[in-house]
Amino acid sequence: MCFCKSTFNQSNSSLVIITKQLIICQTSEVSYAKQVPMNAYYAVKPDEVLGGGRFGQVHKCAELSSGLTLAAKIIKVRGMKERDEVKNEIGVMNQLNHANLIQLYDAFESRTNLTLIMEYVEGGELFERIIDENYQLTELDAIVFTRQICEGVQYLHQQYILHLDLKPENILCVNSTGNQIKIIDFGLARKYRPREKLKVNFGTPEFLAPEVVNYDFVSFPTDMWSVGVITYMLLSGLSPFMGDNDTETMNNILHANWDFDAEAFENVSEEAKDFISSLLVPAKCRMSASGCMKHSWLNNLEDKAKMYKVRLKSQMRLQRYLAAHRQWKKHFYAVAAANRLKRFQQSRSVSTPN
Ligand code: PIT
Repeated sequence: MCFCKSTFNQSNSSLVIITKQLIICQTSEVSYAKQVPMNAYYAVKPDEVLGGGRFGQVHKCAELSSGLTLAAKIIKVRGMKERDEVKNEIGVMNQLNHANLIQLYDAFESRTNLTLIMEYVEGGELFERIIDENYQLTELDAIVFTRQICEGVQYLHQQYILHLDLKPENILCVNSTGNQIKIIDFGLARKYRPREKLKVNFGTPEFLAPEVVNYDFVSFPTDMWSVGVITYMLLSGLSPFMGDNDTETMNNILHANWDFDAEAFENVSEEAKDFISSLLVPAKCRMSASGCMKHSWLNNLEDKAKMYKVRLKSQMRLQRYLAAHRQWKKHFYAVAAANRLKRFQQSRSVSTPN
């Protein structure tokens, strides 16, 4: 099977397909990355870290032949299971070509690592951008961002792909001046299979749909719940299900224990509240991505440009939320690293005879 290798016009970030060549072969289940040394083609900048997570780190890099700036996600893989998981991510990303989804450019495989070379965007995380004092966040901006998230998710769902990890840190801005966004991280994404369950046992439960918390079937509505939570946060700066601890948060999710905080939603339109109310409901009656695109809140933007000029108060609350979240993330990855070290030491003590 042939896939397109794409390049990007960096000045306006538009995607230009220039050559068609075999870069990644995909059977129905697995994808194969190039088994040649990556550094023959790309120079990874070790000091320029763009992001990180459960997998490792994303670095800025450059294609040697063209000088094009790209992002390299380097994943250490131990064992076939982990390798297949990353190959699943490659397979999923290879099917995607949409302005609101980060694009895969190339992929490499070695004995220890898998590397995904992706499109580079320079704007950073959406929530980091909108807490900047110089950014005047209005409801119209929230509409523009939410519309693009829904467009990306609608495209994914049309390809029968579930993202399953939509959260604010997985929404990036293309640059620091415009309002274009892209969804990243397809590490948990998969082809929809009816009656498949998903066990999620890492990260924060704040964005999990009730069917995930309940270890029930996941499907297209699972992503739409996360869209509801992100929209709620954009407009209010509050995380709708956040409890004092994870158990409390998960209980709030399971019991639909949320409301529109009167003060935080003071200047927010009824249409916006109706949009969120159509998403934070049980899966069978949750609005789809296509339903979102038709919802009145995401339409008639010319009229809304005249009405929604008030600066949202969510900005200040989001500042506090992100400060707390950064602390949490630091702690989470420190504990995860300590656990990995412990497992490594234990495996050595088992396999090394005294
Ligand atoms: C960029 C710029 C940037 C971060 C990224 C890409 C990261 C993307 C990414 C993609 C994934 C993932 C984690 C991070 O699992 O600041 O162009 O698929």
